[in-house]
Amino acid sequence: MNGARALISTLVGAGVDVCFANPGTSEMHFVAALDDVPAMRGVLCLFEGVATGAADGYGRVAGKPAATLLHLGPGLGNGLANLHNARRARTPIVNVVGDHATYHSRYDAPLESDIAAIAGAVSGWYRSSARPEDVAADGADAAAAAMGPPGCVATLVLPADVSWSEASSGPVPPHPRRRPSTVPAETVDEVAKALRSGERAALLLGGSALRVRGLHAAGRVSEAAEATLLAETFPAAMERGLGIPAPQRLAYLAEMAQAQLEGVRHLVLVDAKSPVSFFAYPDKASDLVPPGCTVHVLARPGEDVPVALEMLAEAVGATARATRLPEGPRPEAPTGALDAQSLAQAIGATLPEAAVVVDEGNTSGLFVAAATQDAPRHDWLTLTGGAIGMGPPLATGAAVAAAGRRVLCLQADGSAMYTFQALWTQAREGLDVTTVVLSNHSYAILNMELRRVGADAGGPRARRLLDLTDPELDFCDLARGMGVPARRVENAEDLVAALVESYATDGPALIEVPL
Ligand SMILES: Cc1ncc(C[n+]2csc(CCOP(=O)(O)OP(=O)(O)O)c2C)c(N)n1
Ligand SMILES: [Mg+2]
Repeated sequence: MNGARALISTLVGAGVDVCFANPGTSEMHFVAALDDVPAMRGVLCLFEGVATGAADGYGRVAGKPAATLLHLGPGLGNGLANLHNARRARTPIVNVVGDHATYHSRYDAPLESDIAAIAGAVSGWYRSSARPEDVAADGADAAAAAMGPPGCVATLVLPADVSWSEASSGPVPPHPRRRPSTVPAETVDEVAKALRSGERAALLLGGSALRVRGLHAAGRVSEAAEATLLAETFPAAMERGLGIPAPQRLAYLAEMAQAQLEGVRHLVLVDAKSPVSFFAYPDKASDLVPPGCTVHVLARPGEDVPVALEMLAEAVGATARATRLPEGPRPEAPTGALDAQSLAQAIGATLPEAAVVVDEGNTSGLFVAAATQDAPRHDWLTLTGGAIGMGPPLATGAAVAAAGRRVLCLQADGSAMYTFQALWTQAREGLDVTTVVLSNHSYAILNMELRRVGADAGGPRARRLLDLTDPELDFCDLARGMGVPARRVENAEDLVAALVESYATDGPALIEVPL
């Protein structure tokens, strides 16, 4: 058995059985070995940013890693932005980067580059496999490191000769799962004391606190202690909908986030970072913690977050169940003109049970979250690292992980164009993804930021860099060209009908919404 086969068998043994790949010559033995280990599903992606974003979407939904297969430094570099988002989401990924044969590196052939430097920006774990007899153990180590907790991008560099040479040892068994560590009782007591002080308090939930078990416990705490329930601005995967406590997400705009936090004297972080402004602006604060507010950390990434929240609920004398829960009704189907409001209402009126929503709707998608709070239970995945071009890849990976559930990709037009070729993979793999393109023909948010950073209003030469007309993009033609059926809607009734039809039809679909 060669190194590639030993590695793939080891990964499958560790539960890593999907590989989002864009291979090259140095990866040919890995590719060939897929026929020897059919339990590993290879999924071809037509750009590395699609492969890495798909691995992120898969990991966020499945709660276990997919593998990638990337081609040396340039392939890894192409995939970097979505690995950055994955790092911020703490998504488990086994990031396999093929490399030249070990003895070939010193010749400085054209594709030679500093893979470690590129990987360093995003990897929580990194190793270059040096010998074929080690590669299986390296794979098991990578899978375990990726899982954490907390999850991370574990980059395993696979030199071509390690891949093609005989691996004497064969596959190795997976490491036992590491358990999250328990939050000390003293930490819980200290937070409980702050919550009982009578001063205004808020819980800021992130990461695993936004799964249903944590949310129920947090809801109980918030009701017992009269503490505001907030969620981080860009959650990796939040469960929401009917019957699930609904924290208010901290706003993207610093001044709105400051308004949400105003008067809070105790801010309790639960698997979340202390709030900061997304960008710096001249004469505005970077740190959004209000003056006089004490920040408490209940639980950190890698700790048992739901249990910490349950201990806290106990400590503040919470009742057995949260009662302030979304209970409907969901919005009525809208009629008339298409705008950000009717778009949100259409989605709120139709979202199917157990959907996975990938939200890269940016400015035009602003009202959708509120309009879906009373929809049936669903998952909500967001742009954790702010690196746009996440939507179509994330939706692709999420759909591979969530077979049988509908994925709704809310997709702003500018961001769509970074990684739109993910639609080809959706068509080829028959994935149940509905992509709704929000066509405002603009980098709208940058038109707003232009003013907010204090640059002047922008003349025609500046505006030309933020405008997506001349020529206008035709997303329906683009989608059809990749095998995805598409239609442009002209009013809210059309949009509702198109959504309902796509949810009832197997495979991908695209709906273009002019705004
Ligand atoms: C990788 C990356 N490149 C560039 C940017 C800068 N950027 C932020 S928003 C944006 C345009 C977004 O336009 P669109 O997706 O159409 O959303 P809209 O603002 O129109 O709602 C750009 C280019 C970024 N955030 N990430
Ligand atoms: Mg736009």
